[in-house]
Amino acid sequence: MIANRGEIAVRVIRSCREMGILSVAVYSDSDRRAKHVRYADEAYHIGPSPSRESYLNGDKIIETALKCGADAIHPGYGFLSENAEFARKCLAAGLIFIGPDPKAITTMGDKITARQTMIAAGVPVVPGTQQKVVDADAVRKIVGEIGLPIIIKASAGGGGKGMRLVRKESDLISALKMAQSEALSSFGDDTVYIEKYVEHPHHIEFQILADKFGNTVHLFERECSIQRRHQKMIEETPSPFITPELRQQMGEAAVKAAQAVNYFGAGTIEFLVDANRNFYFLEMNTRLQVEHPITERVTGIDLVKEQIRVASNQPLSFKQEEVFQHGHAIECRVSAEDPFNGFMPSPGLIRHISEPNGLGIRTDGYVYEGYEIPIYYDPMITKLISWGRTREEAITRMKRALYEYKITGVKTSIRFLERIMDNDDFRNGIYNTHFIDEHMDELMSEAPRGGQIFEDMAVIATYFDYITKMEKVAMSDFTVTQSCDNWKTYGLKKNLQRI
Ligand code: MV4
Repeated sequence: MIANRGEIAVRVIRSCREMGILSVAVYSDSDRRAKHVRYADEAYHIGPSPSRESYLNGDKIIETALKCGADAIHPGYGFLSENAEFARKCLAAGLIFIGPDPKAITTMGDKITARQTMIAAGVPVVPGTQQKVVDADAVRKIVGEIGLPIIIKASAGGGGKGMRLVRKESDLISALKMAQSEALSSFGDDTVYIEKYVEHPHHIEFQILADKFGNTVHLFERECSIQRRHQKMIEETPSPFITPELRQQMGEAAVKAAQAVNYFGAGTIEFLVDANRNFYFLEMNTRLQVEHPITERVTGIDLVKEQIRVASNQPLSFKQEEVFQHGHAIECRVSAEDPFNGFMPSPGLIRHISEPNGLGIRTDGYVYEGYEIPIYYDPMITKLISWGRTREEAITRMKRALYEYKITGVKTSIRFLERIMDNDDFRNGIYNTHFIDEHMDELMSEAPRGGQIFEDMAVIATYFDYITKMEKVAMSDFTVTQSCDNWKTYGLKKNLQRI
């Protein structure tokens, strides 16, 4: 059973099918017509559209899994994937949880415990506190040791939520109070800790796989610095920033980090890398990640298959010495958002979709023509992955694929992604986590290329052409039935409504 929706549910079912494993989808009210429901072998309704009442309702999901006779639950990413309580309930119900031991989720979910564990294991962490910071005295003590600037983080947080950067002595105490109250309201826990603030960092993560027989391997890195408001937009591997020596050191550190929590399954060790190429453990993600396909593309290893093998007590299908980085892969996350209007979500009906294809292109998506993107969930609709023998070839191919990508009915980030592929700093591999903020003006400067509207019109013209030929009707048989902004809806005139 896949306790998830969207592209990742489809992705997991694909590996199940190749392995001869029957798959079960679950769905909410607004997902009745979703692709994962159509693609799975069976599907069960689990509740209303809001995630709280469906994809986050662990008890209902477990009850459904038991009823339909599922052996295991794959949680995908997001939703219940890093919920130790849910993992425990699955195991208690006699279901296999396709993920690590709940203890590893708990240890890594608490960022202070994670830091302590990494220090004990000899994995470098950012200089900072080893214990929670409660009051002004503790703040002054650590600032005396490491100096300013510092960053205050919620121990129950992660992924950028509830962080406060402090550059001035006079802001320290108010920032502490704000961080604590934000942590309390967001996570129900006001525990915070302090790290030295690393300027202009790269976010580079290592993919880990481990089985239950003591084999822990890494599948190299993913450079994830192209992000906006802590949402990744583009990832690539290999990282254009790190050297072969650094890659080896970070890979060894990542394996050590995973072994320190007796990890099994797929996981990711996130590092910050500063401008001098010092690296520091940041967090561990105890799940399959959105950007896993670029690792699959350069290593040739099916991460979901390995997850399922591990969960069914089989060893990994390969050894560390057999893992190589072959060529270069890039992922662009395509979302139904309007980049030229503050990335406002743009849910709604997909009127037309034509996805790129061809050598070196993979799309992991779930929308189709006639599908209505619900308002309730993440706006990401497709992950576009390109591969090339070199970084340059992967970029050129990604540009070509973005050019081919046509969607009408909803606004998407496609044209914005195209501009990043054209950016000189990106093309030269010179960027860090501030790239989008620093280049926002250039990336947004002109109005969207006249292109999009002409593309839309070309699609519409093609439809008219098709319909008029196939149905032996003429343009004059149509009439405007609705009109809104730049859009008109045409329908056949009343006396011709047989098609
Ligand atoms: C930092 C940092 C600088 N110094 N920690 C943001 C997400 C969360 N996982 C940790 N984050 C950061 N932690 C120290 N000590 C800068 C960031 C950060 C960041 C990290 C990764 C990717 C994008 C980022 C964007 C802004 C800040």
